[in-house]
Order: sequence, then structure tokens, then C-alpha cells
Amino acid sequence: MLRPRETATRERKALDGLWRFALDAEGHGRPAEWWKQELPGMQEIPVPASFNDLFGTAEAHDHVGDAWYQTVIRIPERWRGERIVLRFDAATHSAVVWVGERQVVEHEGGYTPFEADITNLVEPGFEARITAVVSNVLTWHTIPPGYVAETAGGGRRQQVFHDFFNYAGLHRTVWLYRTPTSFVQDVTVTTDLDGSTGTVRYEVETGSEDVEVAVTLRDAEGGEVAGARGATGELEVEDVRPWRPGEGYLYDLSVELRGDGDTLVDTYSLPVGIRTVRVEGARFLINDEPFYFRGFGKHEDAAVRGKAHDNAFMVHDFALLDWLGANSFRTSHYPYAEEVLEYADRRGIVVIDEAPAVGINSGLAAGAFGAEPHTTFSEDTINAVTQDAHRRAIRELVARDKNHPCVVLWSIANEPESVTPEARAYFEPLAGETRRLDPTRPIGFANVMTSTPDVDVITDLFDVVMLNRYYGWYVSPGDLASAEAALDAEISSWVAAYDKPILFTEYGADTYPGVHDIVPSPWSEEYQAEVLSMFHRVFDRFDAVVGEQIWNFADFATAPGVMRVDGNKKGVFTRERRPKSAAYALRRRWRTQP
Ligand code: GCB
Repeated sequence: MLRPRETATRERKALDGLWRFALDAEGHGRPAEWWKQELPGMQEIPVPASFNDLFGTAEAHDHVGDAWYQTVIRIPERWRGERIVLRFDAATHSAVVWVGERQVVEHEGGYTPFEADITNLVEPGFEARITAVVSNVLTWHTIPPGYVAETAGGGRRQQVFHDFFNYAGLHRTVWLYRTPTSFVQDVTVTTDLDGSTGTVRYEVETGSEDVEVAVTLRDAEGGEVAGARGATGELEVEDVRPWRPGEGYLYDLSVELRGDGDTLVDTYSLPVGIRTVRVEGARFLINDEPFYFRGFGKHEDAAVRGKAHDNAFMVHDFALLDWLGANSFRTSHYPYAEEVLEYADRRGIVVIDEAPAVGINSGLAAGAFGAEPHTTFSEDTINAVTQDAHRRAIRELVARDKNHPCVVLWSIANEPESVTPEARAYFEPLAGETRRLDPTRPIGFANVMTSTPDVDVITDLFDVVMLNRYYGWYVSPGDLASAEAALDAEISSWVAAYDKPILFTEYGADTYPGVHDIVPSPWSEEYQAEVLSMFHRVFDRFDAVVGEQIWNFADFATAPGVMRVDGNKKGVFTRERRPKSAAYALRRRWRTQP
């Protein structure tokens, strides 16, 4: 799915700003058809933002159910005769949208875009009212899953199986854009390298017979390096400058639709990084060179705005990654805003792109996050309907992010139950589907600490062993000697079981900033640094370990619970992005690695 861009034939308008807003926990709006009038109340809300922390009320913070958004737009007169599209980059977790009195689109899944062609519903030069109802409810059939519990106090509470706050709302930009009526619908590129020659294979979807496709590849200075005609084809690039970690070199693929007499009908331009990714035995290769991941699992999370995309935080976070010598991150536990992937493309930062399938593990959550105990896979819990939603989430992830050179690995779930025959039946088709959708990238899932190789039944379906491990924290807290022995033994057992790269996608320790200790004990800054350095000592003993991504880049908000002090404090930075002591230790390690 193409991101809206300005080109010679296209225009876009961000509809960000203050919208009318109404919380509707009782669910009055849908039967009363609120889209037909101005929303009740006088509340306004910034878009993008999560609604939870804006108003300083428990009502908004703990809201379960519908939230209504409304704005009035004006369609430029000059868009007459063009195709007009309304696009939401994200609505968490599901939405229905109306233009005037007509429903135009419905979408489930909180982290991928959706759009509607509204050409026939709006009049250029005039205003149109847009209304969206966004629900934050998670069920056994959504990705991520959850359920709504009635509380003893008479309220409703959203129970989730994951460890971050259930922020909701319009988290990313809403666009109004126009294209010609014959237009570039989709572009897919894959790339290859052979010595100093690069290959860019492309496929353009147009949905129109009367146009011819012409593509031109230009280097970063604008010089033409290759071109071709036809909806699919292959471009050769001599003396190629590959995209590589640390050097986000991008070509520009300009796709043009040509009509009668070679007139320009539509043009779209796509940044292209030429690189290869491959797993060979226990090595992870980018451009046929072994790559070692240094970085973090992150979150889209900040004070006040919650999960809304924020360019200031993005630029700052990448600057901090650079300061540390990190080269990668995982979009734990959902697809991040497209701006982030585009920026990673340009900065040469490597990304593990994760589907929002976190918490396919109700047993784990029962222990950690206070949910009732449930069997993960059953008719009444995670079932074939959930699996369908999961499949759609993977499809939308790949459709959105397939062209980003920064994305080198799809993670299709975080810490699922992976030890029963039901888990295998659930994941086998999903792994197959991910490979079918994108045969060019390796796939993985983040394995939970109880799924050791003797009990796990799904790792053979994947290319990389991704481990989330908490030795020294949930296991042997305060006893790093035992933690070290157990970690070493576990890695040895994975090495014995599989000839696959092992990537640590989580390890760390909660750390309250400002707590110091001569004898490092849990929660102190010294202890966090010691836990990380223990892990690193062990990693360095194994060739099969191809990376270290610490949990977490920064402290983040969670649901309340006795395991959490004002959220999860495993950040190497605080939520405000101030460094804890571990940041300096990491910088010493990572800045001296090749
Ligand atoms: C995990 C989860 C992550 C949690 C983390 C923790 O294994 O993948 O979402 O936040 O542990 O801190 O407990």
C-alpha cells in the first residue's frame, strides 16, 4: 500500500490538528447515528495523539469502548476531476469512518493504514464532514487479543496479555490526497547484488489497460542510472552503491504512467535501497557480510501524547541510538509509524518489523499481568477467527513495509505460547503465509523464556531464533552468578538443537533512575549495568549469537500492577530520554565494536 506523496501529479493534505471529540463508553453514538450531526459536547482533541492522558481524567485514561472524532475539511477546487482519497495512517484498534452521512471504510488493527476513495462523495470547492468512531476494545478475536472484564466495582476493564498501556485513538496522520483517475496503485521492489552490479526488480500495479509504465532509477544526486518500460521489469545498476547498515544510501525509483502520445498520466516516486539479506547456517548476512544487531526493543510511547507518532521524539531517539553506537531496533510490539521506517531507511538503521501479535499467551499474562487463567488456544479463546485476524495483520504489515531496505526480518509474534500441538497448528500456516508474501526476507518470532528448545514446537518454521530472556531479573534476581550459568547453558542447548542464528531480542532489568548501590541490587542503576554486562560476556562466547537488543530503549507506560512502578522501568533511558548509568557502559561496548 503506497504512502501518499507529493509528486507532479499528486497532492496531499495532512488533516492533523484539533478535531471535535467525544468519549462514548456507553455506546450511544452508533445507534443514535452521531455521524449525522455535530458530536455532542464541546471537547476537542489533537490528532495525532492517544486520548488517554490528555484530559487528566480517569474517564479518558481508563476508557473502554468507542471514542468519536470529527472534523470538517474543504476539498480544493483544483482537485475537480481527480481521484480523492481519505487515508488514516492508524486508528487504534478499530474504526468506522463516514464522510457526511455515508460510511466509507471500516478497519480492524490499530497500527496499519486504511483508506477510502471518496471522489463521489465530496464536491471540490466545498466542505465535507468526516466522522470516525475508534474503539479501543480488544477481544479474543483481535490482534493483539484481550477481553473486557466486568469489575467488582461495577465498571468495565480492558484486560490485555501484554505489558504496555493500551493507548488508543488516532495515533498517526490522517491524509486527504488526490491522484489522477488512472494511477499507480502499488509498486513492489526487490533488490540483489552481484559484485559491483545491483539489480532492482519492480512490479507496478495500475488497474488500467490504457497506460504504459515507464520507470527511471536515479542516484542520490539525481543522475539517471537505469530505466525501463513495462509494468514489471529488472533494472541493472553498474557500480552500485549498496544500502548498508550505517549508510542508508537510497536511489529514487520514479514510476510514470504514460497515456496517449506519451503524455504523463501519473507519477509516483519510491526510495530504493539496494541490498540483500540472507540467513546462512547460524549467520545473518546483509550484503553477504555477517551482521551483528546492536540495539533495542522500543515502544511508541511518550508522556501526554501516548502512542502518537512524533517527529521530535523520532529524531531524538535516532540521535541517541547513534550516540550509543546502536545499529538496529525491533518495532516491538506492533508496526511503527511509516515515518520511522522511512527515517531508518535514510539513516541506515536496521529494523526488525513486528506484527502486533503480542500476548498470544494467556498463561503467561495470568501470572504477570493479573488476567484470569485461560488456555491460550481453544474454541473460546484464541481460535481460527483470531488466526484470520493475525493473517490479515501480517498481510497489512508486509503490504505496507515490503519496500523498506531497513526492514531485514519479519517478526510475526512476540512471546506466543509455542509448546503445544495447537501452537504449531496456529503458527505453521502463518509462517508459510509470511514467506509467500515476501520470499526475500527471513522470518522469526520472539520466543518466551519458558519455551526452551526441549519444549518449543515451532522454531523449525522460522529462520532466526529470537530469544527474550530475563536471567538476573525474573529468574535469579540478585544472583548474577546463577543467572550467568543458566544463560550459558540455555544458549548451548539452542546451539545444539538448531543451526540458526540466535538473536537476543530482549534482556534487561527494571531500574529506577537515581537508585544507587555499592553492592548492586535489583532496581539500582549499577545492577542494570551489571545484568547487561553479564549477558554480553555470555554472548561473546557464542558465534551463533548474532545480536543483542536490550529491553528497553526507554521507560514506558503500562497498566497498573504491583510489578510496575510508574510503568516499566527497563529503559536504558528514562521516559524523558535521560540516560541511566547503563547507557554509558553500553556506549563503551557498542562504540568500540566494528
Ligand atoms: C517481555 C515482553 C515485554 C515486557 C517485558 C518485561 O518478555 O516481551 O513486552 O515488557 O518482558 O519487562 O517484562
